[in-house]
Amino acid sequence: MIPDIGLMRYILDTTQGCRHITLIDPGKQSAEVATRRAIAAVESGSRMIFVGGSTNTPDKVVHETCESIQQAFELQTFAASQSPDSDEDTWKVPVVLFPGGAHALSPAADGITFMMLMNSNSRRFLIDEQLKGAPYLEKFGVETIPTGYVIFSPGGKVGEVGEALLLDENDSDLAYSYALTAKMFGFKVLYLESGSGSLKQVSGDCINAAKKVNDLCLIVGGGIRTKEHAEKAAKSGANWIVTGTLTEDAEDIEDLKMKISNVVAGAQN
Ligand code: 1GP
Repeated sequence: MIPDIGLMRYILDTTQGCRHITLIDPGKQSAEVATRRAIAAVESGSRMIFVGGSTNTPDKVVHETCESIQQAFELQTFAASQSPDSDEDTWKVPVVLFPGGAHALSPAADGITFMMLMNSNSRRFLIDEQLKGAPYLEKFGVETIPTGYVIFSPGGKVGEVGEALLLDENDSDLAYSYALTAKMFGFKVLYLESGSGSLKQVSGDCINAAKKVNDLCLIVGGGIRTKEHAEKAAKSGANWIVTGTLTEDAEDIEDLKMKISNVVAGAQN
């Protein structure tokens, strides 16, 4: 659900410290499981849900997941509005597409990270997928969040599929240049990624270098598992941290809640 201040203002708001995003991959779980996990994530302090990840999930599956999560959040908002002890704003958490390409879209999403994979060697991820997706997004009125996407080593599947010229942990000058370029293109958000399931996170030095560029919201993800990882990213300048594998690897909902609460605590430290 879109928060009262609007999606873009909500994302760019810096008064809340470093916030947490739960990434749900609809290609890896049913809409029902995804929804249960999204509810538990919000109860544990997550403040945005990304839907996406896999490269070959069809629209239909993505749409079912977005719709199901949105309906659940609406019900929770209503329930909270009826209870004096609950705050309905807790449930006004946006569901945003984080697409692998123009195939994974849904009108039920509140917005989309409309991305340029800036360090891709492939025209497809620089502009072609965007050309395919833009008319659809226009037609269904999905709000676009102009986002630069830069992949760091080891990069994982997205680095491979996206044909990324990976940055390494010492490439802070290059990270700064990418951030500056992103801002000059008019992107509001820069997503620094080391790959889903990666054993290495984006380095503090590179986050810090990108942070030198004012008025650019930094999302950092890939391999964040612990409170310490989250704290390091936040202290280096991340405005948002993303975790995906953490949720998928959780044994059950209680374990998931504990893991997310931990990274949320690290981010907010
Ligand atoms: C992937 O950055 C995200 O795009 C999340 O990575 O799955 O390693 O948490 P993890």
